[in-house]
Amino acid sequence: MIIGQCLHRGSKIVFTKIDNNFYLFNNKIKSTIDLISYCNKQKSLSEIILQNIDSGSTIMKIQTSEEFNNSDYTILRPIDPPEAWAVGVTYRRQAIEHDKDINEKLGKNEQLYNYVYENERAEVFFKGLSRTIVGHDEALWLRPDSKLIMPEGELVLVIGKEGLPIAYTLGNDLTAWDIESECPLYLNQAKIWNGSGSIGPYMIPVEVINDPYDITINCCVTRNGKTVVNSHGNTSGLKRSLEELCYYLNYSNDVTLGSVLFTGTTCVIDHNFSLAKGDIVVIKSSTFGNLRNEIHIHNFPVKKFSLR
Ligand code: DO4
Ligand code: MG
Repeated sequence: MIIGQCLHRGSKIVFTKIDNNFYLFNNKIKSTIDLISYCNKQKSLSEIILQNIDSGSTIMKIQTSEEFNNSDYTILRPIDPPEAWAVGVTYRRQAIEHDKDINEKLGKNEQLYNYVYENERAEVFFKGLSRTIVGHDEALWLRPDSKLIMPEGELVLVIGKEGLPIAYTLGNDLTAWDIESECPLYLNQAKIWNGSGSIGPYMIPVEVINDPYDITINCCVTRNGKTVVNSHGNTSGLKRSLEELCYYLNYSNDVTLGSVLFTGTTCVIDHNFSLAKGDIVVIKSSTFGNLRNEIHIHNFPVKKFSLR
């Protein structure tokens, strides 16, 4: 069972695919946030969906997979996240590569990322608002004041009423590594700008996934038709449980229903690699499909203010 949102003749429609059948929700359910607002501890997302299909009144079965793919339905983000959050350094390799790169390039001798990896408190950071996160086949944007922006392929949690994951999707957490590595206080600028992350293509209810700690994720970048990055990892390498990540996310912080949480990059890549305009990034998983984005670059005016 997958759930998503699509655009059809100018209207946003929520859909679900079960086996090879697509069902479109009628306009009582305007977004996937409407849908997940019916879920609670007693009723899972898949139960809500099946209930809607059984009732027959709120849903129409309209076409097969082939018809859907060949028609004028454009896939949108699986959810319009009111808030986007992320957890960092949840995989050992990320801690090792970050520290190594900082120490080599900046001549330091620090273990900042290893500290966060080993420490009891997880590193939760803000990844922005709805405008920060795009969907499948939409443009991802580079900020022009960074010369080294890396893709990060991650498992993403869609957060339900109780602050726990209600569904999973894939995500790409773009990171301006030269800005982040210069000084940790620049983290917000290294992570948050318009179009600095993507999610999709669909979401899958948590109860439908057998084992979230066994998902292989691949991050592939092609430039002028040639593969320039091909990295993969498995969520079995997650240092912390998903509940633990949600615990730190929700600590004294009532995250809005439908927000998303990036769980850390499973696909660590070469720290000398930077995305460039025109690159195609695909975050892949056999469970979740392909999240594909083309890279664009913001045109931002250089310092127009006077210096003091
Ligand atoms: O502080 C670093 C953030 C790292 C991150 O985004 C990740 O591990 O995925
Ligand atoms: Mg990340």
